[in-house]
Order: sequence, then structure tokens, then C-alpha cells
Amino acid sequence: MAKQPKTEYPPSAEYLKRAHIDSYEKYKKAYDRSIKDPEGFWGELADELDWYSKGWDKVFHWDKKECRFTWFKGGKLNVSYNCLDRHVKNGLKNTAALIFEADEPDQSRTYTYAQLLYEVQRFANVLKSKGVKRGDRVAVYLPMIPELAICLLACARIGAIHSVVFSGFSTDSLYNRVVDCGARVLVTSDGGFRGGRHIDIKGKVNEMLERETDVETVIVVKRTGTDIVMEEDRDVWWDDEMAKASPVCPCEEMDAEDTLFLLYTSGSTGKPKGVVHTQAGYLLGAMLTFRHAFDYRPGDIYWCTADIGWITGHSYILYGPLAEGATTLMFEGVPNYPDNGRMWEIVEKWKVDVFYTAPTAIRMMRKTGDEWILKHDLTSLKVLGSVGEPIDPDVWRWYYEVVGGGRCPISDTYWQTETGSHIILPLPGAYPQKPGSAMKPFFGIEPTLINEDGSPTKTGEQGRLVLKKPWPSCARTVWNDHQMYRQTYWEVYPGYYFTGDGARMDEDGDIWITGRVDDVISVAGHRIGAAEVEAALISHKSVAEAAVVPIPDEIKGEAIYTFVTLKQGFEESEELVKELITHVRKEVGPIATPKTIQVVDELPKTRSGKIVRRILRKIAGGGDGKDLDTSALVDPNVIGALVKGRK
Ligand code: 7RM
Repeated sequence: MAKQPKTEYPPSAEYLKRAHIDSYEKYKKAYDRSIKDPEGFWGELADELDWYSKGWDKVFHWDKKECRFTWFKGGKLNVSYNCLDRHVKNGLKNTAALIFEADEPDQSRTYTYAQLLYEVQRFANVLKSKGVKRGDRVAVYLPMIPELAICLLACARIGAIHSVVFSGFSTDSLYNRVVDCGARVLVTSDGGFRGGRHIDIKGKVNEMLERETDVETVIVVKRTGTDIVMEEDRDVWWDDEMAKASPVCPCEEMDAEDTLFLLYTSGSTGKPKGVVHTQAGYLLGAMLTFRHAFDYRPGDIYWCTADIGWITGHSYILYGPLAEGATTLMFEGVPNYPDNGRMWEIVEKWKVDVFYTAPTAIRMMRKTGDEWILKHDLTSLKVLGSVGEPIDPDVWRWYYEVVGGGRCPISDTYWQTETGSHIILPLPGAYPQKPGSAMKPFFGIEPTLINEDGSPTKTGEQGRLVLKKPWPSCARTVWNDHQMYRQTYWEVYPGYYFTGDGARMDEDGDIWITGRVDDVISVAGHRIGAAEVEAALISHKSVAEAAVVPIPDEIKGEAIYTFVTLKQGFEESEELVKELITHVRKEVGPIATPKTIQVVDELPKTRSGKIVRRILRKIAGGGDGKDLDTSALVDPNVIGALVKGRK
């Protein structure tokens, strides 16, 4: 008989030695206090940051009607000071802050805290010399190179607001984001390296700037040395500017509630939202969750494989680890270059203690085969992390046994761009873990599950995950669109923050995230709004209507399945389908590449003309259309043709 798989994984006695919180009682005591007395709880923890002045009247203020809240307002601090200067002063000047592992294995670089501070001050002065002032937005379109980290910390130092656009995004996505935030300075590079190949970056920037934007200055890092077009009077080289810049740049004293950065994220509308994070609450959240999720200890080497273009990179490559004085590893390349063992070679080379990645990468590694892992000595690993999607229990066990050698707890961290830092996660030393569950709320987070109509769900039933009140690192607003912020997060279920995710809570109170309940598709853990892909398709001359739904994908978790109807005078052909795919890649970016495009005569619609995506999801996923509730449809007869034409 097959052995029942283990359902619970307690931390080992060895692990408990490094745990910051080593028992359930300790977690529970701190958690209960964070809920009963949030102001006292966070007020004390604020001492973990360095302040110019703690001049706040109230730790927390919440205007429920306006959906506005503040933490530590009136307190003054600087994020770059907290990530760099204070560590240099406190004995870490010679400790590695950032390890850069390049695409080519033999080209790594390390920055100590003192060196990183030196570079950051110089680049802060470069920004100033280009007229960047406190509150100005700086758009950043860079691959995973150290200049990206330096640039963000330099912005934080002078109080400029950075807005990073993932370097895999296309010209149009870049354009929309740059225009929305009104950036006058853009920091970019000539190109990037990935898996031994050149990636074009500056070409896309040039194309974008053919259109009207506010950008006056483009600062270009030379990474690949490729021949690129530099526009006189607008484009300058990073190195030339750095050579002229002084290495002394005092920090701006920022209010706790001043904006630190914007990061655009996809929602269920076609327009990406510029999520706004502020200084103190964000930094405190990122630092503390970093410490607790991984039980970080001085001397550890920590590696998060995300890209800084996403929130995971902001909070857990940059701000969380550096605020904590940790050593953070940044990787430019891909898992399969020069061979399938690259990740493990890096772990072995740097003796990585903490490894944090996404289920999509874990599934890929599992598929590639255990032999690539077994070839390398991974005994330095102490704790593993997972983020971005629900992790399947089987995949969890594989990660635990094969990568972690059965020694390392797995921190399955649930959170979002908007939450700023982890909100539901297992504290690895505090209690046994269950494969596939994100387990319990972090301090200050009160999760509740409700049905679509707002009533509470029963134990074990799937519901919508909402949170009772704002926590320090919660996004404050959407750039230029507070109305959108209110509607999306605080007014769907009045009085609660709505995550957009489904979940269930088991009899022990542990939380199992089941995935998005809105029209957001998660491809390899990246959020893609169905509406954005639809808008891209509709912008093509041949497309009349488009409906985009997720289908399960073995590696990427979800893939994009697309239904389109064509305009008069256009006919289905292989070329057209190819052209549409290219069009989406160009408009949204390669991450949004549709796996399938099915051309149909008609889409299922309600009487009010709404496309019923629920039905399309079932059909795309392989349903025969027989068990569908088609009562809402004007014409239930469209179903047959949709099923027959499925690709
Ligand atoms: C960090 C990040 C957020 C969405 C979120 C969920 C999904 C993230 C987990 C997860 C299950 C997890 N930010 N998600 N982490 N689902 N378990 N541990 O991914 O803004 O890009 O995406 O990702 O659906 O709403 S994000």
C-alpha cells in the first residue's frame, strides 16, 4: 500500500536554534497584542528604525470614510539611511550588502555596506544634478544589475519617488507607466544579458520616447556595450555622470507618510494601477517580515530569485534585507544557463543559507530532474521560501525533500503588491507546517473569510479573503486615482480590505489560498489583467471582441487562453493567429503571450451584453459544455460551437 504522505512538518531542534520565534505560544502572545493594542505594538517596534524625530501624535490614524490612514505621521526618517548609513556606523561597513551574480558565472561583484553607500550617494548627486527634487518621480527601466539597487536607494535618499517598470515589459506598457506618473527622468541601460543572449532595452526606450512624454533626461547604464542610439541633449551615460559626482549626499528628512515609491500592478480593469507605498510603515513591514519569514541571522547569505521589477524584489531583495543589515544576493541570469544546475551552483558557490523563489520555478526545477540538484552541495541551506502562487502539496514535498534535504522549513509567504510585505506566512520555527498552506497571519493582520454576499463562511469552506484593518505596510492609495483605490480595496466589502483572492480556513485556523477570484491571471506568478490582454487584442485591426481566461498550466500555474471574434472582412488563418500573438507581446510584453487563440463567431453574453467569462473558463479548461449554467445567456446555442472549436 502507498505510504500516506506526511501532513505536518515541525521544525527540527537544530532549526529552533536560529528561530526568532520558537514556539506557538510566543507567536500567539505577540499576535494577540498586535490585534488588541496595535498602537502600542507598532509604536514599540518603530524603535527598530532610526528616526530623526519620532514626532507623531498618533501611531495610527484611520479615516474610514475617505479610506485614508496613516502610520507614524509626523515622524521623520530616511529609508536609505536606514538601509545603509546606520549599518556602516554600527560595524557592518565591511560586510557584504549586495552580491551580484551575473549572467555569466565568472563575473560576480560584491558591494560592502560602505561601498554601496558610496555608490548611492554619488548617484543621488547625479539625480540632483538633473534637477530631481523631493517628490519628483523617477522612472526606472533596468535589468537585474546592481545599478538598479543603487538607483532606487539614491531616489530614497533624496526623497524622489521611484517607479520601476519590469525590463521585460514592452514599449507600450513602459509608455503608459511613464506617462501616468509624469516622470521627467528615466534610468535605463543599453541592454541586458539573459542566458548568454543580449536583451534590447534602449531600443524600446527610444521607441517609447518617439511619443509625447514628460521625460527630459535619460540616464543610460552601459551593460552590454551594444551599439545604441543616444539622443543628444536627452541621453547621458551613467558612468560619465558618476565620474563627475561627489560621494557625499546628505539624506532628506522624509515624513513617515511621504511616498517612497510607485509600482504598477494589474487589476481587473484594463489600466494598471500605480500602487503607492510610503516610507516608515513600508520599511518596518518589509524588515520585520524578512527577519521572521526566514529567521535571518547575521552572517547568513540570503537569495531571493525575483526581479526587482516586481514587488517581491522591492521588499525582499532590496528594502527588507538591507534595512535588516543582511547580505542579499541578486542574480541577473536564468536557471538553465549555462546549464540546468545554475541555481544550485550559485547556492553551493556562495553557501546560501536562505533561498526564496516561486512555485513556477520550483515546478520547472522538479521537471528538469533531481540529478541537477544532487550534483551540488546544498547543505548550507537552512530555510526555503515560496511566493507568488499557491504551492501544490506535492511540489512542496519535493522542494522540502530534494532541495531542502528534509532539513529546511518552507516559508510559503502570501502577500501582494498592495500589502507591501508578507501578510500570511508560516513562522518557520513557531509551529509545524502543512504543505500547501500559507498558515497564519503576520502581526497586525486580521484575516476573515466571507461569501460573495459578505456573510461569513463556515470552517473549511472556500470564501473571499478580506482583512479587517490597515497595517503599516499597506498601500495608501493609487497614484492619481484614490477613487480606484477605494473601490478596489475598501468598498467591495465595506470596512474590509479585499485581497481579490479566494481561500479557506481549516479547523486549526490555518489558511489555504486558492487563487484569484477576479479577472487576474497568474502566469508564472506574474499578475496579468485579463482586461489588459483583451484591450491589446482589440487594438488590432482585425479583432472585434476578445475574452481572455486562464487555463491550468503544468509549469506556469496558469496560461492565457483567448477567444476572439473578427471584424467583417477578416478571416481566420494561421498567419492571423500568429500576428495576434506578436501583437499582444508587443503591446503588453512577452509575459502576456497567449498560449492559445481560438477564433469564434460569437461569444457567450448576458442580456446586458457582458461576456460570461465563467463559461469561457470552463470551456477553455476542457469542459464539454454540458454541465454549464447557461441561464444568464441571451443565446445558449453559442456553446456548442465554442466547445467544438476548442484548440
Ligand atoms: C508577492 C506577489 C499577488 C497575488 C495574490 C495571490 C498570489 C502571492 C502567494 C499567492 C498563494 C502565496 N505580489 N500569491 N503569494 N497565492 N500563495 N504564497 O506575488 O501583487 O504580484 O501578486 O499573487 O493571488 O493576490 S503580486
